Amino acid sequence: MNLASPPEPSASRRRTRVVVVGAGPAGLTVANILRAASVDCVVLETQSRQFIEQRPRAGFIEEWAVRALERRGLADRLLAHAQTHAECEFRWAGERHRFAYGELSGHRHFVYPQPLLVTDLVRAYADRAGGDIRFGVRDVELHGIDTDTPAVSYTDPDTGERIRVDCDAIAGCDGARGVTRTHLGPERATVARHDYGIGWLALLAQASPSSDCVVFGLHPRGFAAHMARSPQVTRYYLECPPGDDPANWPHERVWAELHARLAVAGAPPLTEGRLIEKRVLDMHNYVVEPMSGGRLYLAGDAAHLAAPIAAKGMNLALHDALLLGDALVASCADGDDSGLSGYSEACLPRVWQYQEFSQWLSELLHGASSGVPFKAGTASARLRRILGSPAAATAFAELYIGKGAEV
Ligand code: RFL
Repeated sequence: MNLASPPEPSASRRRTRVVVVGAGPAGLTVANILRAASVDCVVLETQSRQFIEQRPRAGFIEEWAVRALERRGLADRLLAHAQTHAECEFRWAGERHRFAYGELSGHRHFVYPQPLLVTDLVRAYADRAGGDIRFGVRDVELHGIDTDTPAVSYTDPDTGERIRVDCDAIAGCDGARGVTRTHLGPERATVARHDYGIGWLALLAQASPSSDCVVFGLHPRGFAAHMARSPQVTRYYLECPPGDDPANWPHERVWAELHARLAVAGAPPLTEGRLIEKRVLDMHNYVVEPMSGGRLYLAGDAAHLAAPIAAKGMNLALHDALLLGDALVASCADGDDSGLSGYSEACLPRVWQYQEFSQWLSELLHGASSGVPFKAGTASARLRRILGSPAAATAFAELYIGKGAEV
């Protein structure tokens, strides 16, 4: 099914080379690459600038992605301010196990909250390079993606006017709830989906981190995790039933569970703080394959979702965006369409690596609390293997830090 709507004759029209739908990490990276190559583009975003610069989400960026942003002049503030992590810790059966993945892989994570990265990318594109970005747009629609002159129309939030932007290509970077993905219907693309049947209560606490690394608590009461975000803010996760109501988790219950699930001998106590975000995530993944159709190219969560189990979503979004940005520049500036025609094929191997790793890690993290002795047994075998076998440890380290994704 092609949902592309017919042209809107009454809309006022303009033209650009590329319309980027969505100003998350994926869309803003594509836009910055286009702008740096003087390829004309417009970014359309439904939310306000203030909203996207404050929306809390990811925090761990893999080293290859940081280096790729650095090469494009997009990582100055990140490199000046981000802490780096090269170890994580498993807490299991009352003991702590440090895991030095940085030593094994030669790569680190950069701890840099997503809103800061988004802020940097908006500044680089709009303020420094004078790029065109429209915030607060409504009713975004795509037209003619199978023609040489696709278009995107939207309602201007200030005037209520309908505006149509004709272009050569559309970058669909509008996340998991966007509209662009719906244009790759079942006759063009498959959507492979995996539901974990697990919920995570995602928390942000106004509290300094209680460890110098990511902590995974594997506990019969449920999985729990600790992840630094900044010197003042820490992200915590608590496994909960899918669809649970955050109201079931008052302050006292949250901290009691975190203490219980993350407690091990010799660990520093958790620093408590006010909970500034509390939402339940029903853990699921999906992959749209292929990631393009006609002149529409999906990137980031629009094309694939990875539940935050292995902290992969934003990293994958950047991977797509770097490839798509370069392919669009080659097409628009040099008339070379080979990058665009091979775009989906170039992205999907990495997408599936990260999906597989997220699923593998999920089984390791949730076995102890599954209530199924077989799952608990295989999860503990997995953990013993990565803690005991140098070969297994190196393989885990490389997947955890995304080694090999260099773009
Ligand atoms: P985004 O960031 O969702 O941006 C899409 C943008 O599109 C806008 N939009 C539209 N614009 C125009 N027209 C429409 N019709 C539109 N519909 C939507 C939206 O307002 C938005 O601004 O997608 P993008 O760029 O693909 O980036 C993906 C990442 O945001 C996502 O994968 C990560 O946040 C996932 N994630 C993590 N990833 C990591 O790599 N490391 C982590 O540590 C990590 N932690 C997390 C996470 C996601 C979480 N949540 C909330 C699911 C922690 C959490 C709690």
